[in-house]
Amino acid sequence: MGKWWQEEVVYQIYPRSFQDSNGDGIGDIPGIISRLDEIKALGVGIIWLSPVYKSPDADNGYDISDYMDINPKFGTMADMERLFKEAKARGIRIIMDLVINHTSDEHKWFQESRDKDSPYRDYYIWRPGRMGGKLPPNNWTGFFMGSTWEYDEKSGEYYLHLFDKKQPDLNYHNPKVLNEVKEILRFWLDKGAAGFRCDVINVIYKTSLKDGKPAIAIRGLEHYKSQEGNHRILKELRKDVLSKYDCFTVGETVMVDLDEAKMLCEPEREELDMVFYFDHLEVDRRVARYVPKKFKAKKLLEVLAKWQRGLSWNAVYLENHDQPRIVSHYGDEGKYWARSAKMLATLLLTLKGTPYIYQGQEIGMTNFDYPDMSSLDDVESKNVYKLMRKLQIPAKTAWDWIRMSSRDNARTPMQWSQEEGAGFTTGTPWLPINGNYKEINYQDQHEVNGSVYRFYQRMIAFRAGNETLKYGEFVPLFGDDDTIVYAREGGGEHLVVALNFSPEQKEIPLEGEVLISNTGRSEYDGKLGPYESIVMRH
Ligand code: ISL
Ligand code: CA
Repeated sequence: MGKWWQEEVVYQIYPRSFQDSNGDGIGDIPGIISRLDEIKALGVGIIWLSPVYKSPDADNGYDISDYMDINPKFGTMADMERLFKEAKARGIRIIMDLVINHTSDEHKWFQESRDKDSPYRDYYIWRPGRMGGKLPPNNWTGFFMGSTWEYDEKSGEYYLHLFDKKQPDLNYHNPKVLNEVKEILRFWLDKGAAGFRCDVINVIYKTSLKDGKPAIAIRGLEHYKSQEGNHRILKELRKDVLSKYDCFTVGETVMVDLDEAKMLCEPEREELDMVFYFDHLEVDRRVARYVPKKFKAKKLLEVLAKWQRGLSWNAVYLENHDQPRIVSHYGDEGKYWARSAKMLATLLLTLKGTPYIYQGQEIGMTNFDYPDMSSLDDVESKNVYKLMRKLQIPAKTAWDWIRMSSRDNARTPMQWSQEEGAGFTTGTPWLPINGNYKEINYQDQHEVNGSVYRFYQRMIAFRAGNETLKYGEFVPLFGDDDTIVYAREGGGEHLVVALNFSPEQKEIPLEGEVLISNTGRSEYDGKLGPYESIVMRH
């Protein structure tokens, strides 16, 4: 037995797309409460709630204007308290999204900070421009493309923003900022939060503001990614606040490598408990994930082996609100849709670490089916598209790449049923529902034995009852272009997992007793069918 956050599976909710309760087309907290029984039935023990705080929604809540209040679109603080209570009654813990690299420009700290004489001036990073103010203070470019600096008329200086210009970065050289953050943590922990998913937590401390070295995208990283000051802050938050509660943290750590991750989340470091890394979702991508390259299963195995063996514990995930749907990415949207979704469920739930399931993944939701840019909402997709066109990438190619990688792929409303509005809303959804909701929805799958949903449920229960799957060592055994085989070993048990990422049958000699397969077979004959997965005991 490990800690509770190692035993449990986490379910990520993106509130605006989960369940609308009042017909305004936007998911909300009462909607989440009404679905807690369904979440419980899947077998998860923890919910990660994407931001529900007050926000002008320039980046769907990742731009917070009040950390201690709720976005009225989602409900009230009383609703939030009820959610904690109702979840607890079902044995479900909730972790909150902690977005502290930046606030919204509409946060009162920032509004004050625009005044040069305000005590809040140093809450943010202000600098005069170069060339008499005509050029930004340095050459950095941000995560959402373009300069990381925005000129502010009011004070005649520029402020730093690694993301959108409506997301000014906080200044962690100012100890007051960290004190505010500690108050925010205490506020939510006292309300009942069981921890935090910490947004872009490895870039919060800017060591210097010198020019960045040449880079295709995101220039300046070397001055702020995984800095010593960053580690100091994490240790302090842990020591002064987090260690006083029964909670855990998972860091979202952008462009992180294994050595950095070790520094951020190995237990003796006393910083984070686990991190989200990205390499395993980018084996068929280049240039910040918007340009495709050929998928090779063997490469995926290499990446997995490196991360599975390199850390004593970590987060395991295939989807979130920033990534395309995994069945559209490493699986098949056509003939083998259900089977490939189950194969990917097998992958997720047979790795070592705390598994995270993103809403809709458990029913095999696919990427959006929009015909063009006009249906998109995501600020990143819009900026990237603009940049691609500026770089003379043909419109058709630019659209294909956006369609493949857009964050909106994951953000279309949850497909609950065949009803109009997919059981998500009775109104007009804030983002169009995927046209396949009549074929892919919770209600149908919930009732059908052998559905993707039922398979997730089964795999979760299987993991829960198997110590080797939870804590055993990961041992890579075999990989080629289309298939991978690995073992999980521990406590005298030896499990073998074989996965086929292709629509062709593959010959792979393996021996043992079949425990779970996505095709329902109970004997293995040396041939792994299209998108087939099996878990065997050797
Ligand atoms: O997904 C990404 C990289 O592969 C980026 O789009 C993403 O911006 C990056 O991972 C950081 O994401 C987090 O912080 C952003 C917010 O827009 C994302 O939704 C959040 O998950 C800024 O707060
Ligand atoms: Ca609503």
